[in-house]
Amino acid sequence: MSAASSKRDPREKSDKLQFVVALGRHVLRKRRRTLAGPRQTDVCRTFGIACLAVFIPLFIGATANAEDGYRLWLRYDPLPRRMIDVYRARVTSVVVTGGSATLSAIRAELVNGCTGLFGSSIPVAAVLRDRAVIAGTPKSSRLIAGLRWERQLEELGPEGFCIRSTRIGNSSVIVIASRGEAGALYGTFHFLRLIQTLQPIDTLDVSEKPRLALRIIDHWDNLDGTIERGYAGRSLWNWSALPGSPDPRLRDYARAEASIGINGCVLNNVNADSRFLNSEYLRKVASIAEVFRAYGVRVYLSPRFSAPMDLDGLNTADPFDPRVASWWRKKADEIYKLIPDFGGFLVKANSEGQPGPRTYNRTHVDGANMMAAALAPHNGVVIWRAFVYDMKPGYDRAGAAYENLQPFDGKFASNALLQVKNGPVDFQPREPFHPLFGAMPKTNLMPEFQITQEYLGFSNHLVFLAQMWREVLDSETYAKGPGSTVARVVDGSLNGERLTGMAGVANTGSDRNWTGHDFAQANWYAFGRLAWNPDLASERIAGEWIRMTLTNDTKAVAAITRLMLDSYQSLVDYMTPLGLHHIMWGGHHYGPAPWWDTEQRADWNPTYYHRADEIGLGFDRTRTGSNTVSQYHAGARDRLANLATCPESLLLWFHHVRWDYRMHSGRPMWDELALRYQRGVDWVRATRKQWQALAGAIDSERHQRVANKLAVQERDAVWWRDACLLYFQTFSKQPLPAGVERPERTLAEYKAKSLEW
Ligand code: GCV
Repeated sequence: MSAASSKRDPREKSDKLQFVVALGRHVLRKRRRTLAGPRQTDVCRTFGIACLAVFIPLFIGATANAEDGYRLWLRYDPLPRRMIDVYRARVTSVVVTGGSATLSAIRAELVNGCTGLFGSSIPVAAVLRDRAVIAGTPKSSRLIAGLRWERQLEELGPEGFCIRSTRIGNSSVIVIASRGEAGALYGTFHFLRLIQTLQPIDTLDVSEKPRLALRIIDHWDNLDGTIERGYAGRSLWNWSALPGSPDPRLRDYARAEASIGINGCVLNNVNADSRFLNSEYLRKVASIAEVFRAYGVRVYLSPRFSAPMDLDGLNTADPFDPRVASWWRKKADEIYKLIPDFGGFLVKANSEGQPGPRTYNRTHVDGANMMAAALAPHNGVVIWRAFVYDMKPGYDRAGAAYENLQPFDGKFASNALLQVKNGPVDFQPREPFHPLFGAMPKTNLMPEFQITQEYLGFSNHLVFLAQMWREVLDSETYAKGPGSTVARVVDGSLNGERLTGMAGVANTGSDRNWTGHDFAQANWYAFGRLAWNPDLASERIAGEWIRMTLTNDTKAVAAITRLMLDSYQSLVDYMTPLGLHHIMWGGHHYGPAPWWDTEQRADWNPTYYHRADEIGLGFDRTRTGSNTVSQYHAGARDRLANLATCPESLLLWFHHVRWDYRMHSGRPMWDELALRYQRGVDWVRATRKQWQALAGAIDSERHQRVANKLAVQERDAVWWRDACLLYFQTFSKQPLPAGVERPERTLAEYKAKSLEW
């Protein structure tokens, strides 16, 4: 990506630079010969500078540690020869007029992208040429204005775009147009994706617009540079260097986000530090916003609810106290003066020790609406998290968010959204969809997915999360009968929601490859694609990512797609099969500890969730138990509450099931459980072999890195299987069925020390 942040040998760099400068001079000389007069000289100079701007990063990039994963899915390496000829026949130059930061980014992306993919230079042209790619808006481009596409562009909105093959005069051209510059940028990335994935571009007629308005990445980054639940290094925001000299990597980050349609970024942890709102930090935040702006990414912050007390010595943060409301209004004014396009606030209140309105006997709505009122004059939004659960003895944590928030349906301000985790507990490998999705038709609901793998093997395990998110988005809430899927709630089509969005907890950090595991990049990519279109199939997303990131070899693409699609169920198999949940080691959540019962809060202990005893296993959430299954609409509820119709994938989530209960396979539950654990281990082993077989199709650096991670994944899967089965066996008192390997260690050994990452 950016030259400035590539690792390289400085001598090599200066050789290359000299070459590039010479090339630039040569190009200038040549152009001057063909264009005459003072005006053309300017064009020549601009053209020469543009060439240098485009080629320097390319050439220097070539000397970088090429396969370190830094370039993500935006690699732009040359395509197979036969395809280059096909594309070059359609694209010979790039015409992007206008000098804004976004238009410059579009121009650079198109030229870099095409030049890289075609293996030879694609020039910037100042005037219309045959087989040009023209990008921009009717305002920025005379050529686009002349097409008279205003009506269609109006319908697509400022972030939507169309890409069409058309004729202007005698020239055949491809036009990437939008009403807004951000839309033209998204269109540019879409166009390049078509080429990267070898799609035909001869008769293009694409119209796209994002289905969701807010497509946001939540960073749980702390002021000291650490990241809560981050497994890919430290925070990308280097606060001590700001506002003076933002790291060039920030631009690369924003570019990557824009390439998948992300338009917002919450910079700090929801377990918030008030100092993020002081004037010193707001200036630092403004300097990040400045970099992100070119790529259409707005910044948001997580305020601490007690900030008026922490920063300015107020004696209360009660939302009904006029001094408090006025403090937030002034704070919003201060922020927007520095950052006119600031997105808004993301708030974790009265949850896991965070202060909130309930500290003052006010409600969540009281708190949210006070902040919403402060942000409204600036078109900002407040995103209120539904992740709240009280410390009440004897209750079911899975029902807590619903109990706390559902009664407030219809009461939130119009610029407030309620951000609801995908499931009712906490980003477990598998959860049923959150019941709030079916229960708040008059509230702007926004799902929160966790891209970082807190409970899913950190950045050590290969798991493609699009499968998990698809499962949630496709779930039937039955809120308005069949067809009332979570996706339709989320995109606003079911309830006529005005403000829509989707949030993903970031898995990025300072690691050279951004995400720790090279395949974890696919989850970042998938999140963006689903936020753009929550109906996209996981297979399509996987295919795109593989082709752009790893290889275009058809056989390898098919093999890796299969592997990615199977990875999610397999991880569930070796960690939490049949609906088990929250049985991870306390605190760090890596590795198994179903025996864990030492946390002072019952609902932080695995024993609270699995409820193993001599009779059976699982949490009874039906009428004979906590009855939180009643939070779902009848269509879902009746199916889940009935042991015979509950999907086996969620059996132990909703039922306490006898060890000898006959499963669909005809086997007793204990045998089925053990065989699922084994199946998960078998998958990892088979995947390691398959990956070895792909050695020639992928560069050796990334291949080796993934192979190393898969070895860790196998070790962990075996550990999970053995630790869990040995522990549950103390209740089932049954032998392991045939086909399940004997454990490698004793239960005491597994209990003594957590799995290391
Ligand atoms: C940011 C879980 C995680 C916490 C996280 C919390 C949340 O409890 O373990 O690290 O805190 O979710 O989503 O607020």
